[in-house]
Amino acid sequence: MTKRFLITGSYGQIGQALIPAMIERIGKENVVATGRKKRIPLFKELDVIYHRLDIRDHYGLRSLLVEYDIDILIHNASVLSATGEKNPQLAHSINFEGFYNALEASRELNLEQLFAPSSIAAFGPTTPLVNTPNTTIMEPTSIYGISKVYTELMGNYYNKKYDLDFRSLRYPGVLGVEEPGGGTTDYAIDIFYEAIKTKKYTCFLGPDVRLPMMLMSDCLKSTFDLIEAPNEKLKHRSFNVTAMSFTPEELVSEIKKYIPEFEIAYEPDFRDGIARTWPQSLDDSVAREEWDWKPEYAFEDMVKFMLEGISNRLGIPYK
Ligand code: AKB
Repeated sequence: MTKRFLITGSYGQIGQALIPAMIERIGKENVVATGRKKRIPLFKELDVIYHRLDIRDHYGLRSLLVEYDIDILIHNASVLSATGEKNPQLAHSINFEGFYNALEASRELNLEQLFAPSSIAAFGPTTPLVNTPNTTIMEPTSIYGISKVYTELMGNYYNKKYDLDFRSLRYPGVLGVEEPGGGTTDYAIDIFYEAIKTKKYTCFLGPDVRLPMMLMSDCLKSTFDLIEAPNEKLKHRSFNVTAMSFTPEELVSEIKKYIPEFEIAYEPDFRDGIARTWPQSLDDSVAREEWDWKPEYAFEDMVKFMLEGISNRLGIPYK
């Protein structure tokens, strides 16, 4: 039987790709998109059920879950790393209170599953930053990272205490044509837009900052694969997932293979400081073992895919 899903934060970077992919998989009658803003044009086009919902509104969330007889809640609403550092109070309220509401509503209504993403931001400067294991030191220094550790620990607690089927992925930087907002890994998308539009980009990270990344299609694949994995196979609740790691400098030299005149300048800001506390690469063997995780796109193919996708979206050829 097809499950019914409610998604919070659905107009965000991932939501904009997730909602159409879910409609294709399970039909629009089984997808309820929610967000704090008015319905965006994409959701109008998709004719998907959409409700305005502030995730801090416990009653509002609970009512929608009951009204649509939801089986699985995908809780994507979150203030990301860069916005969080500009407004830690907002990040605290959305990320902590919001996640607590999602947890409590899932417990009270006995939902079949709660999926809530974590992030590489859950790690910090005391973590082994190369090939970071699934289980290791987690002492993040950003408010966003701290909220993701809270998400993981509380999800685990509700799993043990109330048997709530909580699942989480530590997303690396996610790369797609959808424009991101408020993250530290956003440079790796902005750079493609600027390379195609103006052939110039000023990077807010230094040239040597290596971060784990994946293409949006792999992000969605990992999300669906984990949500659909048999519960009895899972020994963990939160999983590292990755597809590649690269630095801005390496990305520039790959883009230059297609756009040789592309020029880069570096003006590292506070986001460089955040990124340097995050893993450079992840060990995702636990996800591979427990639910057969395997990414499809590696670095060179990702660059080609991004150039083609963004050039189509902008209507500007890149060659
Ligand atoms: C961010 O940069 O804040 C996010 C993330 C890595 O979770 N993309």
